[in-house]
Amino acid sequence: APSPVRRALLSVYDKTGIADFARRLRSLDVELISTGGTADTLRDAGIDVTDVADVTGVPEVLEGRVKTLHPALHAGILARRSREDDMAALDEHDYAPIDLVVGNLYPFSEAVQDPDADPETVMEYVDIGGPTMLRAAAKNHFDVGVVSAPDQYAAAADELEQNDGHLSAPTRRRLAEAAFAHTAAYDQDIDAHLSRASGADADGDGDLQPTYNVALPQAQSLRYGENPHQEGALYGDPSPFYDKLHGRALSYNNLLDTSSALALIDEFRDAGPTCAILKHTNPSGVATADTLEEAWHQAFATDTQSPYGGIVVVNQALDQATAEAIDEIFTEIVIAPEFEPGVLEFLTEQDRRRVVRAKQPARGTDRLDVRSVLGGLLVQTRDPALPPAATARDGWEVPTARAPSDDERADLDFAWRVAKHVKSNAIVYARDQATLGVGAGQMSRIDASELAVFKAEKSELDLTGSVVASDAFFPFADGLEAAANEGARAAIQPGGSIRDDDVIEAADAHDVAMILTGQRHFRH
Ligand code: 93A
Repeated sequence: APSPVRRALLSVYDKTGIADFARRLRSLDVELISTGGTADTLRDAGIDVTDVADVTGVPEVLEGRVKTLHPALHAGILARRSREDDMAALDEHDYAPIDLVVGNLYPFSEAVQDPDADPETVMEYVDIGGPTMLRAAAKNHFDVGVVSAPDQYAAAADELEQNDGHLSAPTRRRLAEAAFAHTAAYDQDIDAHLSRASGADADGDGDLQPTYNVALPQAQSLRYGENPHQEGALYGDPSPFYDKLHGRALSYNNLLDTSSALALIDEFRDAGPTCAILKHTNPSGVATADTLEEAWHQAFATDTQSPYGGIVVVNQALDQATAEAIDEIFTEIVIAPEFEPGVLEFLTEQDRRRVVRAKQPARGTDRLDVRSVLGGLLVQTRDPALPPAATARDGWEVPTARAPSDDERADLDFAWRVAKHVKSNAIVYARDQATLGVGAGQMSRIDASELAVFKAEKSELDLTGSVVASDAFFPFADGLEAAANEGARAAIQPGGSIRDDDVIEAADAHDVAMILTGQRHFRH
């Protein structure tokens, strides 16, 4: 075991509690060494202290920019007590071991809050010597203690007093961890400030460059990842967006599906009663109807097989009739913004089901999408929810001879909102505010179209008078022609193919009305 603490280096910006702590150290006969301001505070309190300059033999240099950065201190902190050569080196230079470091840093993050502070002034708040001494002590925590915040003083002093001037190995280990966490967060603040400062309009075009300093939030381990042989964790806190009210902890896949479900239903925040059923982040059916129960039946009718073990999300208070309809099949998660009286009690009778209350809608680009790739993370702003229908139609262009009727427009808007939440390549058929067939995640657009038709046929739904939405442009006329042959009367797609003219011609030939949105919604 290391020897008791005999010498301590104290250098604190925040002087809170330092005199009391120092007094307790002195009672244990610890010699105290301090930088200018800290030494003044201690002397004012009548405590014996040695100036750093008396240990290093040089005064503070550059107005204090260099005060503790000296081998007389750092060798004393870093020497491995069990190594004869380390201890001999201290002797050779006439340096003495330092067994305890007490520090806290210049308040950089407070300094940057001052709108009047110029960049040079802000940089003066970047503490160099403080983190260096904290990190040195933390590195050598097998022999040295490091106290990096005033709220650690009392426990450290208690332990020293009760333990003949020793800090136990677990305490030193824990204090080292806290010190590294502190200096890491400190450097992250500096980085965030500098990247923000340099990111602002770097190319002079008047647009602020987005800068993303993603501080990883607290991790919560999950039972497993996407599969049981994978480990999983959730970083962050979904509680601003939803609460799980009932059922077992949300799994990795549940968390993913819940996020997808909330993003989809957010497209329908201004719509009438809407229900969506999802599997593996894709909607198997979506409908808006006069009642939620009707919406559920229509969403279910699109695909009566996939919803087993799926996710149901609604855009308004869940009523008993709809809850009973949902209850007829096993649903893994039921999500609603509210529950009518008695509904929650009804839903929670089923143990295997999870019930989630949606809180703040997921609209907005301020949040980021993050995905992992080999060697890093991809980060992008979110594809935000579309504005209410009336506004969404404003930027849209109708290049066909026939313009869509009001009903067709409403269905095109509906299908477009759904298609946005279907894995690419995505094709969605809809009629009367209900999906008829969803073709998801195909490698070719024509396959996605055929799949959507196949799904509709499988559910015995007829595509006559339907509309079709495509998440990205039809590259050839064939996709549009196939849709028209199936009975589609109107289409919505971004446009932008070099063969747009062919596609428009094919639409006109079939009297199909088409909207070009000018914006695509890949979801890869
Ligand atoms: O300017 S520094 O980066 N250079 C140093 O060598 C140094 N050593 C300690 N700042 C340095 N410190 C910091 O001074 C400490 O981290 C602490 O925040 C502060 C204490 O100074 P004083 O005791 O003079 O109030």
